Amino acid sequence: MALLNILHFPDPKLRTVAKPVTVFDDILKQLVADMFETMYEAPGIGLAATQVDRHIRLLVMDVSDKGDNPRCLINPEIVDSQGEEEMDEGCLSIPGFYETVKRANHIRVRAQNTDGEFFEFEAEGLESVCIQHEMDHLEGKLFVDYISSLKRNRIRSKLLKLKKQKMSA
Ligand code: K1U
Ligand code: ZN
Repeated sequence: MALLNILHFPDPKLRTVAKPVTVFDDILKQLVADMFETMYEAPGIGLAATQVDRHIRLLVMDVSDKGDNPRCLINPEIVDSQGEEEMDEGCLSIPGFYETVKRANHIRVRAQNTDGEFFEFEAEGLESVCIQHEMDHLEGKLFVDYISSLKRNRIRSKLLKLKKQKMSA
């Protein structure tokens, strides 16, 4: 297994729209294993392939308290959504910043597993929010797109400054 490099905002690669997964082979399974390792090590509760510069429709997540409920969604689709809720969100691609985002609180999701088999399930609360956050990544969208451009530009400047400091250290 291997730890993968996580792209940071405002890297333009985070704006790439991911392509559907069509081949369910050992290379895909290895990427899924590496993404889980990267997510748990970060630590985070979710990770989209876009964030590790792989532009395919794949996400991993684990919103359990103990980190013992790994879930991998390939070619995920939200087939039904209900209600609204506001929750503070973080992002491994926007480290150190948290913002409140309004999303559907109850969703029904259809996805494929690493063998290409379809499955459906319902999610609510943090799980629902996390799935929507990760699916946004697959569309090249970030939680900062839901806040004012003033706040977004402040976050951009701070992260670029931190990157410069790290490079000259
Ligand atoms: O997509 C990502 O960048 C991962 C992100 C997912 C997420 C968090 C909160 C709301 C919606 C989506 C994170 O995992 S940020 C880190 C985080 O939330 C966390 C880290 C350690 C323990 C518990 C949570
Ligand atoms: Zn994120």
